[in-house]
Amino acid sequence: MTDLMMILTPGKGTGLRFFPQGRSEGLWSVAYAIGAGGEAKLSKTVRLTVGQAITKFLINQWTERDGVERRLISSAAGIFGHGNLSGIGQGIYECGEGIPFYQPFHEQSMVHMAVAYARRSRRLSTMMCTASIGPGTANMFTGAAGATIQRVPVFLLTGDHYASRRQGVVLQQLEHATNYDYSVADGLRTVSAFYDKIMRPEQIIASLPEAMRVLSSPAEAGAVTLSVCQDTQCEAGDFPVELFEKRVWHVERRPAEASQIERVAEMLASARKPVIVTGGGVYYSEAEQELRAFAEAFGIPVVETVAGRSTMAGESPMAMGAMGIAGNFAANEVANQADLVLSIGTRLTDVATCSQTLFQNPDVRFASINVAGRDAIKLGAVSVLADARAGLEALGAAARERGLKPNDAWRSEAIAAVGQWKGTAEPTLVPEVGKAMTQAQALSIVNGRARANSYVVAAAGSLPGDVNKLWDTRDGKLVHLEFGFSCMTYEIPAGIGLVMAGEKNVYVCVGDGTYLMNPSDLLVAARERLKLTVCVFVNRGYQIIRGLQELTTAASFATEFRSQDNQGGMKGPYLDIDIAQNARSLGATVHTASTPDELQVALDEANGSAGLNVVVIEVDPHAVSVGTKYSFWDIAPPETSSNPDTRKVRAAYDERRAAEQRHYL
Ligand SMILES: Cc1ncc(C[n+]2csc(CCOP(=O)(O)OP(=O)(O)O)c2C)c(N)n1
Ligand SMILES: [Mg+2]
Repeated sequence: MTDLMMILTPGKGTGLRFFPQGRSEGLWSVAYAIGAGGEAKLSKTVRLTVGQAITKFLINQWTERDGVERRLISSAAGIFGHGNLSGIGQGIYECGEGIPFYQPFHEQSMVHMAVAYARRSRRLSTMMCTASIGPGTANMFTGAAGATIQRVPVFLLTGDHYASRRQGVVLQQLEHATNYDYSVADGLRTVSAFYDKIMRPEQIIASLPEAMRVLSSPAEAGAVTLSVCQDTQCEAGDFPVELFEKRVWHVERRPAEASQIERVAEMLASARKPVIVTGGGVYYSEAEQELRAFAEAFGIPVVETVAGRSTMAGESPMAMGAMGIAGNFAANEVANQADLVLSIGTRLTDVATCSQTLFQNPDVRFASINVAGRDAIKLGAVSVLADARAGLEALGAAARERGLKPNDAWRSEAIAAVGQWKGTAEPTLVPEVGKAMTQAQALSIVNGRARANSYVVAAAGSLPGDVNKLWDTRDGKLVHLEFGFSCMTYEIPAGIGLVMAGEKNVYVCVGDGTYLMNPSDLLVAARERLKLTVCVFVNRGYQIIRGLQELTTAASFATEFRSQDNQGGMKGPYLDIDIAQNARSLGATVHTASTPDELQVALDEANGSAGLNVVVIEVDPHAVSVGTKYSFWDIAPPETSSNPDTRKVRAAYDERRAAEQRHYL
């Protein structure tokens, strides 16, 4: 009998046996048995467990953009339990050569770390993260949601219950009433850009390439999750050797379609007050130079979303800084007046659009450049589906062809608005002798002392807003803000992720409430001897939320860190929390500061020291930073209340919403 005849003969008893004992047999193997030239041959196989095979596959995946190759999965992290220790865990141990392994202290933090790493790697490289079945997997949910919301690739490997079910209900199994095959891992379906459940070894041959495609796709990236049944992880299969060969995923720079470029160029040519909104997509595309050149050549002011903050870093007359609910006056003023808004690489959430109240020119029109269709059409934009850099280059060429010239009056108005904003903001940043520092003043000192070529990190509380609004990026100090998910506890692992991605000067800014939620990853930084400075701003509460409560309900409730009074109202004195001692116990060199002088000394010491430094900064609990008239954020106050002040707040909200909120279609 020839090999071919053997292959086409169904396996004895089991028609779909998976390469048993190293031989191809049965229907399934036919695809691998017919060579490219049509000749029949047996594919060479290698016998591995699923855990080993997944790792061996992952370490051979690369991305390539503009001719530069990088590992797609450049490191691994995991917390092991019974659901992943002997399968995936052993696989990483045995087959993970060439990539480092980081041991985190919380599954959620591990994913945050991977997100920051991937963002800094401009989505061309990321980490694999593994967690055990049940609570370990559930803990990854928050990180996964953050990744998918921000369109950032992370690869998650979770444990799952037994595929065979031979051992009965496994520890931590859900036992869903109507979907008995559901596990906790299925919860990740809702927050994953790609999800698959692996119940048989051979499934990974189809699943892994698709997972890599999504992971490396600029338009589709997010959390990519494989939940692998506990028994399947340890099962051996004979996998085709081709599965483990080096594979390079080309990351496209999607070119713009000429006709759409023409339409947008036409819109630009007829606009008197154009504005560019720059988002995270500009950063991922490495389009900063093209953006600046385009804006300066045609005199178009550029306003930055939170994810796009510092894409116009450096001196430029067209850099307006942060727009939106935590934007500055200048950026919001030009956005408010714009008759053409060209948004590039942005999701345009309510944070950017001030809940659709920011663009008030009655004739405003919208255009966009975006790789993702769902973002491209937002605000009814005429959309160019393209990579940010490719789109800007094409639009620049079309605009030059039309002889587009700056509108000098508009250009001057924009420059004047920046001057006006500085004149308002800068005096508020000077500390007053004998008064507690405000957070904004302390932040301004951190900004001044931060090294050139640095990143500041912030994510939740009042700090991301203040960094967004006030961080001076003119001398190239860059910003890494997470305000898509704005997840408390992103900050410290994100700082670690940036250092892992090669950054030397990272300043994490974190509120006391967020620090207390999970400081434990300081241990990772200490153990890995990472150079990282963490500034903890102590204002004794969830003060951003207290402020929002006051604004929307005219009362505050359970948002400060106070002891109980006798009425159970938590209105007693502030709790005495020793954050310095806590940070010291986790391996940090700690500095405390409650005056500008102390803060400067602390930051100089931190800059001069090699390892992990935590600077605990005491600030005025209730001071808020300078605002602008454009900061409407649609948080509805209660429609009825026994408190007359609450009713007044609602009436003012109704009025403003009716006057300013617009549908852009
Ligand atoms: C995980 C998570 N839980 C809850 C929230 C809602 N939230 C946003 S900011 C905040 C308070 C943060 O407190 P802190 O870090 O002290 O910053 P501050 O508001 O005092 O500036 C809360 C509870 C969130 N963003 N993330
Ligand atoms: Mg606080």
